[in-house]
Amino acid sequence: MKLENIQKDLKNILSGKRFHHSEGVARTAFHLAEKYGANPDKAFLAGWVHDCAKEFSLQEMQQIACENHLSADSILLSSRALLHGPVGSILAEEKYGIHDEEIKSAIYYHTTGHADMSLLEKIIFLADYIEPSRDFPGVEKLRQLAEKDLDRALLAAYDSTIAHLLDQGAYIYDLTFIGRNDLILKLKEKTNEKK
Ligand code: DGI
Ligand code: FE
Ligand code: FE
Repeated sequence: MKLENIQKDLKNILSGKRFHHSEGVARTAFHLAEKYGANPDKAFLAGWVHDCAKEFSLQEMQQIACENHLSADSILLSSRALLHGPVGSILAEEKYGIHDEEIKSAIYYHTTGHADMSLLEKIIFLADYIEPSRDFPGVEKLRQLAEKDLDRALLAAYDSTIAHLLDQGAYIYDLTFIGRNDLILKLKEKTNEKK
């Protein structure tokens, strides 16, 4: 499907605020991709589509997951916050005809990340966090860091999410910890190499 038609569909299925957020993620991801050497067009498309499943009910998400044989544990299957990424990646392919594995994976993992993230996955994860309409304490600092060091900005985003989840007494999904810990180890390796 052409981007123009994907945008039309998103306009119909997302709230105005979520649509605006998606555009912000697309533009921010395009910029980060140019800066860090990923494919800007892929980043732009992934940014637009990343939250396409966000406003479905849990039941609708579960149905799509089930019909498409999504391999998922019971925690993932019982949370809209966690399930909208994987279901969004199914819809990216089935509804919008996006077959690119890198784009699909960036959509799949945009909420939790995982170990060994690809450049495009990192960019979408971070763009989701810092796009212009995001407004939380510390976001400006994160935007500045994202201009200097992608991995350190990603780690700061993880830390802020995990701190927020702890504060809420929320369940923290395995991949969230795994993604963060993996990043810490990689950053340590990088620092040691420089010594
Ligand atoms: O979809 P967005 O609101 O643009 O952003 P998102 O997909 O990054 O996050 C969606 C929600 O998921 C957000 O409220 C934080 C939450 N979240 C992120 N990691 C975890 C999580 N919730 C739980 N329970 N556990 C996690 O590990
Ligand atoms: Fe999301
Ligand atoms: Fe988002």
